[in-house]
Amino acid sequence: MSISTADVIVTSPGRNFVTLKIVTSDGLVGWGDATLNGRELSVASYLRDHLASTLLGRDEDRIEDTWQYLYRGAYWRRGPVTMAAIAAVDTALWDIKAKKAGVPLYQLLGGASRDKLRVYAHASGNDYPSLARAIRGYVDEGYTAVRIQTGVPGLERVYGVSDTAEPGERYDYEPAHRAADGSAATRPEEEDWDTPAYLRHVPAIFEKVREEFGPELRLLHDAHHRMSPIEAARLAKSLEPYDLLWLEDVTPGEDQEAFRLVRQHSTTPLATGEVFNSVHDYRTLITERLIDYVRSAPTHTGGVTGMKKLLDFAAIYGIRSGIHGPTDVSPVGMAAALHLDLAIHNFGIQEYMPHSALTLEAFRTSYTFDRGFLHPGDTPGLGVELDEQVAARHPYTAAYLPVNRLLDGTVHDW
Ligand code: KDG
Ligand code: MG
Repeated sequence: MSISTADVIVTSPGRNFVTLKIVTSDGLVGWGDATLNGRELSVASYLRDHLASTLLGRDEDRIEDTWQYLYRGAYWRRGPVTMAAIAAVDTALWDIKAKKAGVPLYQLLGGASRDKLRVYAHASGNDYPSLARAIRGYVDEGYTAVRIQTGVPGLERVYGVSDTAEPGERYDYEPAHRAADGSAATRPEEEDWDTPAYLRHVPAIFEKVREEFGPELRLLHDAHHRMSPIEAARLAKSLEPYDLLWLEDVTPGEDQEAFRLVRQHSTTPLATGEVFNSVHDYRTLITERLIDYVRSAPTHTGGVTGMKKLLDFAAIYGIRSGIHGPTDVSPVGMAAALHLDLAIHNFGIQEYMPHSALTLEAFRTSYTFDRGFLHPGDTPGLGVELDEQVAARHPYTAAYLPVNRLLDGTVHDW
């Protein structure tokens, strides 16, 4: 048996997704997610124009061999476009293998190491009352872990903070923007940023949250790479009294040595890696135990195979998973994460931003949510299928992540 077709489906049921569909000679279908937020068409082209023809006729069971063939065969190593494309192929092949075996994917990864997966929700608000309302909503839904993002006085809009702050049937923050009328964007929106104001404001917000919600609720915060190393150290130190589960992306992760400075100053647990795409991006961070959680997702890190290599490497150093789960990872990518989460020993927590009703009309999922915990389900394979008729009704519409500028106009990290 072999791979007969490999088709790329770009669709926008609520937001843009790039999905790979592999069909074998005996009619089995496997799905893979290759969504790279704001750069979707580059991965679609990599898959269509460079990989698809090399897959035809290959033995679909040779997953590791295919992964190495695509990774080493490219000559150009790593990078978000290459690794998202490899991820889609790899995930689709795992989906097929598990369907062939008649088992949910986690059974092929060693079986379940736990019964359910703790997730964290996204609460945000421009001011404390709206943030507190959002947190209360999630606590009432049974969540035991909540990410806290706050507006900053003097800044009109802060990345990661919803304008409505009402937890609802869908996510309360969508990072990529289209034009105001929903048509294609032609350039990113620009947002302003003020580090001193942020550093003054955030600890005060956490103090109020602890006062109102008590010591048990697990709290997280995403700093979105916006601090210099010494500013990052100051933030981590000032948040220590509020006992965070993690402080994420406190400084840009490509400067791995910068985390030494943060570590020297604070015991606040650190998470990073959502923009990484390979285990090599983490070498110093992991071997020197400079972080506590790895944030990569199968979608951006070479699929189930690439992610398993990373998670096993992290496990040797006592570092846990905190797999990236924003709405720009499709339900196919989310399912891949959940099967890994259930199987590995070093699971930490899973990010969960529920997809919109429209997205879930296109992607039929069998993972389940119950009072703050997810389970991948027991459908053979990944347990997610794309309805191509629904997908066809929602064409790609360009959307961009915003650009951050300091108050003097300098382009800044985010
Ligand atoms: O595409 C960018 C988003 O996925 C990212 O901003 C979300 O930081 C994020 C998170 O932690 O989910
Ligand atoms: Mg993040």
